[in-house]
Amino acid sequence: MRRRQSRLRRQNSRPAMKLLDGKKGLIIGVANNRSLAWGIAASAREHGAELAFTFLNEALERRVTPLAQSLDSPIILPCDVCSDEQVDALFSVIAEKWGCLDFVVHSVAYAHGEDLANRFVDTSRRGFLQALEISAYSFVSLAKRALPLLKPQGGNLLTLSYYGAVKVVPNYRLMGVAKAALEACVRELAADLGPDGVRVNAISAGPVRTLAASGISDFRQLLSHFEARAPLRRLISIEDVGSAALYLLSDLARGVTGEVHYVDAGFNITAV
Ligand code: 0WE
Repeated sequence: MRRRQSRLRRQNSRPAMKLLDGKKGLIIGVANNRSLAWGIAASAREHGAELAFTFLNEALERRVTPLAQSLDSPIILPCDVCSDEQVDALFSVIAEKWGCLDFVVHSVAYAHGEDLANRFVDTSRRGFLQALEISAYSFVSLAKRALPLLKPQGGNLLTLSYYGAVKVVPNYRLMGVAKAALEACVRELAADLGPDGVRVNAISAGPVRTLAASGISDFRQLLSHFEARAPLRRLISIEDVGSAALYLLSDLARGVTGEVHYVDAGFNITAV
């Protein structure tokens, strides 16, 4: 009895248990150290996960490689999510090197600049299809390839969304439609892959100054409006998103799937 008490005391005085110890995760969508995917990767690594990273092109390879190396990542591979060949190649390398996978983080979106700047009614067919392919279908495509590696031990998929999926946010336009599709894909995948023991969730993050947000008209105004109206009266950091992701990626969230989890200082619950 005394021995048990002292063991408990010893455990309690240690730093918190590592939530992702021994888990392997794939991170798609790091552009730089301000990316939401980077915030998630850093917190996953801090909690013991081994990570693999992808990059879209040579310019991004130069930015992702040092970041991945700083988290001791053994796998850094090219992946254009629009290319079945590249996605197949990515998962065959992961299968070869790791043999299994515990989680995938999808933090990828794109709409043609014109389709965010012009009237929504003027959205082109090509622009519409491209935005939905990159921002929503890519999650389904990754889920399909990841499934054989996730299923044996049960794993999970996480994507990033935004409130523009649900309400009209000025200038978000076509991306709102793409995020609405993405959130519906989260629910469909959760229902489809649940019987395989695979969970699928999204984090809907408040606006953050990232590469994806750079050059967006009135972004400063959007941030100051958000900060003034959000119940917590502050902006969201990539560390805030990383912390919430840690829970969803870990076994703490073993009963959670199909969820769109807001990390937005409460902004979405407010009206006016
Ligand atoms: O999902 C996003 C951004 C996604 C995005 C951004 C761009 C900018 C450059 C997708 N495609 C492009 N294409 C480009 O050519 N966010 C949640 C960040 C964001 O973007 C906004 C926002 C917020 C917030 C656009 C308008 C209004 C608010």
